[in-house]
Amino acid sequence: SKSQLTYSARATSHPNPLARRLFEVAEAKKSNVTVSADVTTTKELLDLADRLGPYIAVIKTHIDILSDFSEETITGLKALAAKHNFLIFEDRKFIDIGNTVQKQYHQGTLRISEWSHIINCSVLPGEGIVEALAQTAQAPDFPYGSDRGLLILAEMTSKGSLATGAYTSASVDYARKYHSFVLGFVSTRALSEVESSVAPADGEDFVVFTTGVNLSSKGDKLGQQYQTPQSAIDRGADFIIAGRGIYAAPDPVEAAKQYQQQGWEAYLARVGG
Ligand code: 6AU
Repeated sequence: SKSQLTYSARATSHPNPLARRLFEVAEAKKSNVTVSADVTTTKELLDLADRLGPYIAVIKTHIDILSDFSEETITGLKALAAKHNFLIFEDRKFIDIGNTVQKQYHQGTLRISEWSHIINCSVLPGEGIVEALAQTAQAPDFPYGSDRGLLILAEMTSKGSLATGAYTSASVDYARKYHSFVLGFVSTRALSEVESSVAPADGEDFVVFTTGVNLSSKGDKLGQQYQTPQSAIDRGADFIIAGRGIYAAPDPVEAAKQYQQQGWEAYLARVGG
């Protein structure tokens, strides 16, 4: 695994342009924080993105929970991503047959391909979902070129998650098979040791996003389970995702700075800085 290397080193050697950009953003901003901005109006979303923008590497959206999604949502998000140098990750969790997910990704009301650099999917439907999303994003007439990538949801943080064992192994298999489009995983740990039937490419470097990160809570009443930034990074997270720990804090800006600092210190300790 490449988790002992600095983001800069990984940016230099990574074959995927979006992964390089992700590492460059992290290094430039000294932040491995993804804020999960799970608010329900465009105003709240754009307001959070603007206030937290300086302290985060990525903003993660659930665009379908907005009550007022419109052109303004897209324009606003894109402008703030440029202003603050962060990437956008729409947490749509595609999970269907290839023909359906292609339309959900690249067409439809939400126009996800147009504004979201990073998307994620479950491999419950099998290899075809990854193949279908890669095919859309790598088509010669796809307008957003190599500026798009996929994370495979290899594990889940909720109590009793069934995303374990053979499911997690298959996640690694398909990531390896479609590594030109798959950036990495949403998982609770690095997966380089997971048994897989596909051999890793030379210099394989999947990016690990770990969610369920919260400094002041162990979980919620609906089965969410939390760990701290430090423990997530010790287990191999490259980017930590925090939602309520940041946006529902009394002062979200202060909270974002705190997660940024703790995430960065844990990263520096891991790479021996
Ligand atoms: O920090 P929270 O608990 O307020 O929010 C966690 C965010 C939510 C979930 O939809 C998402 O992370 N999530 C995911 C993702 C990112 O795919 C996977 C998972 O296993 N658990 C989880 O909470 O927006």
